[in-house]
Amino acid sequence: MSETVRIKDIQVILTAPNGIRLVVVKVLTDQPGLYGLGCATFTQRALTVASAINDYLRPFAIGWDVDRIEDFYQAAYVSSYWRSGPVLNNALSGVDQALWDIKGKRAGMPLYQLFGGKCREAVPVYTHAHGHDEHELAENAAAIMERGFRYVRVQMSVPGLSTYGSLSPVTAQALNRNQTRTWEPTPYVRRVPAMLDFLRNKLGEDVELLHDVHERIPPIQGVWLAKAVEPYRLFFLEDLFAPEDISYFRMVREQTSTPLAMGELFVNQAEYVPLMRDQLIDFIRVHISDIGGLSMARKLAAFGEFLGIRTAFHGPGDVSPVGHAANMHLDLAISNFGIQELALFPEETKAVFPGCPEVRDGALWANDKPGLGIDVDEKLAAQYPFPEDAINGAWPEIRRLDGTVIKP
Ligand code: GCO
Ligand code: MG
Repeated sequence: MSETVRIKDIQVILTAPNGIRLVVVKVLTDQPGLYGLGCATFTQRALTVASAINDYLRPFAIGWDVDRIEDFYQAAYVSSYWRSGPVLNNALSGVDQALWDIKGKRAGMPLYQLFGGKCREAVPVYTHAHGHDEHELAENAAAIMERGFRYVRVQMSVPGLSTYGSLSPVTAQALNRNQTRTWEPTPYVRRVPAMLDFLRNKLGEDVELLHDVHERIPPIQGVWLAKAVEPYRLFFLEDLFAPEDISYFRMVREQTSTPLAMGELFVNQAEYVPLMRDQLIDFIRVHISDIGGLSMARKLAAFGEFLGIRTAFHGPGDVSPVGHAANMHLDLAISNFGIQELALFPEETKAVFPGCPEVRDGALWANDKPGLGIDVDEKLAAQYPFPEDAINGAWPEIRRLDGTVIKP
């Protein structure tokens, strides 16, 4: 029996390549040279996650047997008594993913092997097309398809309104965050079916199109929209409702077969249960670090398998490449894999994280290094400090024309 290896220290790496605040946890062990990495990225409250780790989880974890991942999860989860939520779950995820990374390294196997081995050679992904009108959007989508992607998320501007996902990430990032952003649901809702009609005529029936409503419209307009887009055969329609309005899913389910994806905003595994138990959604959009890490994500995926529900783990630019690697290892090893979101890695981000999963032919490919198979260049990471901004990455409000604040 190999001797017990214990957690010796936990470090938080805050880095913002490409201007996106990322939180990566490094768990050091008492075996020289053996450490693990985990993603704890909650970009709008990154400093709070760092404190939750440095001030609470680190002292709690030091001395822990690295083999006891589930035991650590259960103990750490209730160590705050009031538990769950994005801050505590991200902190917990950073350590949880790092412990899985360490277990893979100790076993000398890529993590997907410990999860049961490959169910597929690589992980098909969708990435993001945007446009200020249907022509530009169709052009961007066609260019993505040219590069071998079979799944494309399509988001289009509504003139004069701050429309989610319709700008390139760089443009969106550069927008002066202090500008009041305005939104009206009805012009958007009226535009989406026409957008999809145009895209289907331009791009054909084979490409899998996805669309993210981003919780931006009154629920009853979501019911209308889900029915109106049914003829265009979306792969899924995402965040049709806010987490606070999930009771509307039952109403939609009885009226249309448009596939529904939900969950990136869920921060307690219990939020998924009613939607999954009653098969009211088709894809779980788990932001793995918001749900506490790989240990919890594996359970949610397994629960979904019994109910015909597939995975569609969250994979935007504000998941670190360590988090994308964690997504990929679990994606490879589950039978009810649906699709993986991937905001393509900018070159400078890839440089900070050697071993970043390869993107080829519209899929993510794992290397065969043990554990997560990814590392962090801490010197280079330090060259990308968090941007200076008065609200530290929080999102300023979006308002209706009458000034009402809406969900972003
Ligand atoms: C998606 C998400 C993201 C979130 C972002 C929040 O589907 O990828 O909606 O774009 O808005 O991750 O920080
Ligand atoms: Mg989304």
